[in-house]
Amino acid sequence: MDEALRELEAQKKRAALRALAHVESGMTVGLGSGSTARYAIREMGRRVKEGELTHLSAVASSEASAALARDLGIPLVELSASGVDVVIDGADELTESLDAIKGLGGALTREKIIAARAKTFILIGDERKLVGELGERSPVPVEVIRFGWRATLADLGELGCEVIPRQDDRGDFFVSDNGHLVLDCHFGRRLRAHELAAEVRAIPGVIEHGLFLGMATHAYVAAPEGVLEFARRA
Ligand code: A5P
Repeated sequence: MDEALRELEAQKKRAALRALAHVESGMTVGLGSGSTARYAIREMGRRVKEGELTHLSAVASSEASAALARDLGIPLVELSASGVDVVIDGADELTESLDAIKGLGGALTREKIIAARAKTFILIGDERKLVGELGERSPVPVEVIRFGWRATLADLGELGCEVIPRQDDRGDFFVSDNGHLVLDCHFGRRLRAHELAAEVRAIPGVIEHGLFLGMATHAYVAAPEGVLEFARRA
């Protein structure tokens, strides 16, 4: 692993460890998905194993995170109506005002279902994730049902983006844990995120989009000079 990559992984871990300060014994925790969230899950597992965290239960946002939690001995439960105490999850882009794009890992729908029911929703990431305005780097992932996906793609394209169906490593359609397709909407410009979220949601066939607006309560972004902290203003 070269030095830059090592530093990136170290940043992800630092952000994850900072977020873990919100997790206490007895809590129900939402487990995010992706490479940054994995650091948080691993550390949670270590603390459960060492007895530093007791009576913890977790709701996983993807099959991959569920498998990791099982390996680590973190007890998994289904999401209940009372929601979760805290979610720790990664982001593809996030702003200082705590809006985010998520879903490049394909778990956006479950991530949003859990995050919407969290008392505390923490985003973590390395410094590459912090942007001035959403849309600077990342496409907006949209999960759609297979039926009529070409029509859904055309409708999304009408919003002024290039729509690329997500592929897996073998070049087949990427299929989400929910059995659906993901269409990546490349705008290549700053987004009018709130208007866009409403427009995308109104398209038949769309299940969920990766715009997480006004949802996060905290963000920890690791940079070489330390972990930057952001919190939602009351
Ligand atoms: C998973 O669907 C995503 O929302 C991830 O949280 C996001 O893509 C960040 O992933 P990394 O931490 O791997 O960059």
